[in-house]
Amino acid sequence: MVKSLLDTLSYFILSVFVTTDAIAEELETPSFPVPWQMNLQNPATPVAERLIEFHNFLLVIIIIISLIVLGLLIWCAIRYNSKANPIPSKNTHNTLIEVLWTVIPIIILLIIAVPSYRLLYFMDRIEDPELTVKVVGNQWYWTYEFPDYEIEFDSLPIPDNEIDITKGQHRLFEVDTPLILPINTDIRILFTSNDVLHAWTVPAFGVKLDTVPGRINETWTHITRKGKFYGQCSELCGINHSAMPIVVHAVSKEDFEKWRQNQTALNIIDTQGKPSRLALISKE
Ligand SMILES: [Cu+2]
Repeated sequence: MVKSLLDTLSYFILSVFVTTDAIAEELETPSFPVPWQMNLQNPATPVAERLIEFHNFLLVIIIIISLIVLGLLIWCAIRYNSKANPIPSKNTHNTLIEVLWTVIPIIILLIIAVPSYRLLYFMDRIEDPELTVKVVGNQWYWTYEFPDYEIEFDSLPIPDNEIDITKGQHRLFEVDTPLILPINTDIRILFTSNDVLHAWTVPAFGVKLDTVPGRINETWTHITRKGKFYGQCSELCGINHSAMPIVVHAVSKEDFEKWRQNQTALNIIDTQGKPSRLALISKE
């Protein structure tokens, strides 16, 4: 008993120190969940910033409603229990209260709906994108295309036995060929699928959209800082659903240009040591 208590305590103390370290480390690339994380990932796009603001706003409303309901419950339990109130009222209607409990929720819903729809339309699409990326879901990996530059490559997960934790790699989260995107650029993202529904999700970008076979979905992003951003497929898509991670390297516009013009020089090879489809296609 005492031992298990001590174990729990030491684990807790240890985790506090480890967490502090982990957070300090992750601040460089804060797009990864860390132990004991309380809040959403640090936003890296205007959409993610607004989503977090909206989330915080909703949290305030939810807390106020929950406290009022809790207060009413406690008040009823104390004031109207059979001892405190032996002869209950026989009232079945109260017009004022009925109007209030209809009108107040409508007002609350309107207060939520207005910023919600504004955000939905903000997230929807962008005029005059500077770059287009097409994301194609496959069972069970992603294909990325840059239609403007005729670049296309697969992004396959790195198997567990090849993950090197000492290099900061995360199990089930690394891919052989990450998606490279420039920062400070209006990027249109198109989504489709070759087989079943998948969902391309990168929390730090505030992007989560289904890839649907035979149909194109669209959104946009504008990454505001460099970094390595992680995501996962978020639509149950089959047996290896958990093994289709997303890695995006956000680089400067210049680095993106260099990468685009000279992919083979960057030594993009897949986990088997063969040139990836990107490297093969890049030299036309
Ligand atoms: Cu999937």
